[in-house]
Amino acid sequence: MLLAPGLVYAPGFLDAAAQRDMAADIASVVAQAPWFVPRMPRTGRAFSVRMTNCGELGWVSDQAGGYRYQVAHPETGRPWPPIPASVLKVWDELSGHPRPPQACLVNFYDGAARMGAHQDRDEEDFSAPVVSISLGDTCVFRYGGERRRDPSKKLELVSGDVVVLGGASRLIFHGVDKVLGGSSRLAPGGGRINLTLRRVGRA
Ligand SMILES: O=C(O)CCC(=O)C(=O)O
Ligand SMILES: [Mn+2]
Repeated sequence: MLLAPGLVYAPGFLDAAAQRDMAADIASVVAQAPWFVPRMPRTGRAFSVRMTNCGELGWVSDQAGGYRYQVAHPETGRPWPPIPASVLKVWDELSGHPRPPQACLVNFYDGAARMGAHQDRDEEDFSAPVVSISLGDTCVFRYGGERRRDPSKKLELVSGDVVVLGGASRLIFHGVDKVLGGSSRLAPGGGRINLTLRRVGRA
């Protein structure tokens, strides 16, 4: 379903079995690359989401270094685990891009977590889309246009939904207004997991 030029919404793209398999794959990523708490550049204020990554590059943020991609986990210093095949398959089916993702950011939202409106623009190349997979609790996702002041719309994302931000929508503002805590039992102990697949470099 096309929500705007370049903005594809694939509700229920993953069935219940595929969601369970992917959640198990992410649990094994987290066992190798534990959740960390990212912090805002300059202020050092903690994000309400916890994060980890898989793939050759991981997105991190802290007070001293700001938003960036790096090859190693900020706390363990180890390389990120590979992106699971179950996740790569979604990229292959929906991205329309010939090359695989270089980064998969994994966000964990408890019932109180949210994410303010932002653009994904820490990549060198915007020709590849961003593919975003939702697992676990439902959230209220908000998306607008390329300018912060552009009007925005809400979309409830449930477990198994996938959104692709590409083409004319690659740089739209988007965020998560709230999570409907307790709406899914997929993640042990509840919560929402979001996977964001991206290409980072130009090469
Ligand atoms: O959790 C989501 O649905 C969006 C996450 C996001 O926009 C990001 O990590 O850049
Ligand atoms: Mn984003």
